Amino acid sequence: MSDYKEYSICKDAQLTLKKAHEDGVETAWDRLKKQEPQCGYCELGVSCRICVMGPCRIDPFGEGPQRGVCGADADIIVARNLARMIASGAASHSDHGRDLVEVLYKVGLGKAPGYTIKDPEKLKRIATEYGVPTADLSNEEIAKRLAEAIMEDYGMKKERITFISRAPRQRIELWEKLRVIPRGIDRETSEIMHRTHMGVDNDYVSLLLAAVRNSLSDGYGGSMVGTELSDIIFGTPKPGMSEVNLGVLKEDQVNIMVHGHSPVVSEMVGLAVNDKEMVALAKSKGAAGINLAGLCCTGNELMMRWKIPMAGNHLMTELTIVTGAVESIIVDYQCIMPSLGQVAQCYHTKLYSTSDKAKFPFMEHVEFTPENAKAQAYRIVKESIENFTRRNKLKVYIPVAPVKTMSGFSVEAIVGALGGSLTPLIDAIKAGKIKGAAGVVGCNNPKIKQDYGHVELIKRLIANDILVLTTGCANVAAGKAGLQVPEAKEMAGPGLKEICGLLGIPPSLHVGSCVDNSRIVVIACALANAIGVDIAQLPLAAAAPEWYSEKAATIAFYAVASGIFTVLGVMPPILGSKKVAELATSGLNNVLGACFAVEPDPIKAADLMKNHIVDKRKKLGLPI
Ligand code: XCC
Ligand code: SF4
Repeated sequence: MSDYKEYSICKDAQLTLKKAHEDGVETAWDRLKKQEPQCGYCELGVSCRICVMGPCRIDPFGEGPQRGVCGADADIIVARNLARMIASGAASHSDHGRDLVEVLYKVGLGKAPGYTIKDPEKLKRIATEYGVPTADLSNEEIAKRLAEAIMEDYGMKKERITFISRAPRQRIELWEKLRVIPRGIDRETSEIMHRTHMGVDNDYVSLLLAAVRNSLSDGYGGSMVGTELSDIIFGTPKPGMSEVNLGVLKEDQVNIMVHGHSPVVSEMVGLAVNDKEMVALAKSKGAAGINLAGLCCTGNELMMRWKIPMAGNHLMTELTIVTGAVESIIVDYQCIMPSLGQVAQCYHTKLYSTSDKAKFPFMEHVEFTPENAKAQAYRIVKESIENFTRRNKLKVYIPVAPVKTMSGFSVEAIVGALGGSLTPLIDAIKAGKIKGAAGVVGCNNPKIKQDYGHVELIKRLIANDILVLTTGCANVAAGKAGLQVPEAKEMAGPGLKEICGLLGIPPSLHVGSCVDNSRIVVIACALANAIGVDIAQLPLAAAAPEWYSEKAATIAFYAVASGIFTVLGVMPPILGSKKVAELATSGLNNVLGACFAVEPDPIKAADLMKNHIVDKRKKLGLPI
């Protein structure tokens, strides 16, 4: 009988998957099996259904059709498909960012009860960056004016988005030369949808450069806005401890989960569960208290700021329900499998959707707006508590004990841990104690043994004195493996171990959710600016070992566009065009000073990153 070790390296996943099958629950892994073999044309990126003269496909073996009905060849079709993927990712992050702009604006108008300005210092700092005056103005007035200024970044009044100026001069000059400076956050996404319509842009290089610009409108636009405004409204994260894995669920408490990406809903849920009256209600129903835990990036957002525990990443979301211990899951948007409602049919778990743009089968829709969010949060928390009495104790299975993990490494917190400036980090890099830094980001994908890619990659990097910064679902993998606590320094190389010991930090730092990849960008820009070089000259690298999402593709694109070599653990659908594949994996070096590599083996991926970092050190004249 299967012990499920081929599905996941995590004990909690293996054990709960077994229960899922005993309970007759189907998971993403089962559905992947039923999909196999997956379509080879789509895997290569050579199928097109952009218009209804099609659908068309190109024969990769050169015997069948080489052009679609309109005449598009493999290069055009692959480039168009890839560009649309980038556009969807950029749209997702940027629309999430827009929701924060709306909350900030309504806080300014006094129309968002429950929301406040938790970091007024950052509000003023960002307002100043936007040229919004702050002297003698109330926080609310500054909030309103800043929100209005950011709204212009979303439009077409400006020549360039504001935060792009955070990049080093050399990079900006290169982007200017390539004409890839994003003009408006929405404009670039919209333009990609236009360019990829039949009969518009049919030059694969031109399409890919436009996709680069679109990705930058996410990294330095929508995502960065999402991060910075979340900090202003909900507080800039500080390091602190919490717990991770399915063991964070409590047998004797009401377990409420938040899932998705935007902290706008979950912050209000956090407020409600801490209310004395709600806790008293839970006790009156026989529970010892209320346990709020996270899934995916909404979980990361709340863990960063409130230190709430994290139940799991992408592939754990269905399994969380299978524990039978969850009273409710409150979701916002992105990465919420439409299967969750089906899984919940077998248990007592109630599911709530909260965004007008994200509705799901078998979920109750309780729409949140900045105006009503607080009241709605209290309503669903109350219902969740009442649902505790419907829990079937015989079905409850919490498979493991939780492990400790650390989070909260905002840029401000990292600079704080370093004593107020990046200089100690730069000195450590120059001296070779830290060889370089790597972002390890992204999802789970059932095509890859869950968390294996993340954990093995990070272990190998830190053992080679490379400081790791993680976001998204990679955090959860690293946290569960014990890599994100200060004691993990024992697994690091001697130099990194020494620095982590001095600062009391882990060798793998939880810097936040998927939009918080913008924090990694900010650090890369700040390092480059401090040393006076371009980002592409720095000993940096990035990886998305288990990515699945269009958002991850966009993140990878803006990383490379920023000059950071990026290794993907799953092949993007580009192999159908030799030209596009060649450009992505080497040609871009001559254009952007960085390119992609695809390497599913995490050990080999780590070595590619290490070699890249060593090479950059040599070129800077630093000790190897
Ligand atoms: Fe989604 Fe952000 Fe991917 Fe996880 S990591 S599966 S995008 S939750 Ni960004
Ligand atoms: Fe076929 Fe061209 Fe239409 Fe695509 S755009 S479906 S290749 S005709």
